[in-house]
Amino acid sequence: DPIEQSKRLAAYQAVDNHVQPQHRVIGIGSGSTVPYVVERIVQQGPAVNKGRVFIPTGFQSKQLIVEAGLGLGDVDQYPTIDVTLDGADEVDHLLNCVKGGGACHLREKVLAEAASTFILVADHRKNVQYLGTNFTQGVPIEVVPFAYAKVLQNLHHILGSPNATLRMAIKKAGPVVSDNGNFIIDAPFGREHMEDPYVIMAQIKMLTGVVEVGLFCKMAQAAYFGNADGSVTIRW
Ligand code: DER
Repeated sequence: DPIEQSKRLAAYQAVDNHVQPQHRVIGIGSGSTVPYVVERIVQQGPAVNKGRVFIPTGFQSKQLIVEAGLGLGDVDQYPTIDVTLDGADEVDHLLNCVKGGGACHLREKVLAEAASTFILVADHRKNVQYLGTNFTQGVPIEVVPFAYAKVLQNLHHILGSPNATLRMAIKKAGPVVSDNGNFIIDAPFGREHMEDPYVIMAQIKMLTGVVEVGLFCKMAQAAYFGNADGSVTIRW
């Protein structure tokens, strides 16, 4: 599958460039690209992985670490992380990104901030000029269930996202519930809001009941995109 191959290419090069033997506390993101990050780290061998601690960004990420036989740690034990590697739903030309397609962006943002180096890995579909180009379902917003209707109302009538919706589960009745027990709202915004995503991110964050917003503004030091032709585009 060319998309899977491009994910693997990006992940392998990112690990080769940014996960060095002296890096001992490593944050692992969520989604379908980070398994290739873990795969490449395992290939660095048991000697270099012995004593390393891997911090997950949710249940899927934790399963990935445990199943790979790597050391598991918590961010409260290791509040300072050497490097965090994570996927993204879209990355613009200034390395702003949309995250939360997998409903994991709260813990992902904690680990992104806690890391000295934060690296994005993705296939070429995520490499865009402006956010909202390919990933059209909207900005993921984690909200406490008690407040979701009010947050939706504010998004519809005040912040300019009339099509914002509560994310419903597919193989479970009712809404998607995050690892933190919260709901997710997907809020599409027009291009005018995505010129500088920081502004809309701050406005959304201020809505009462919002826990975290899936806009990571200029947090990453580099982004690796696997291309269909087997090349890797690196942006920083
Ligand atoms: O939810 C997230 O932020 C994940 O990182 C996710 O969006 C990345 O998805 P993918 O690696 O499966 O494309």
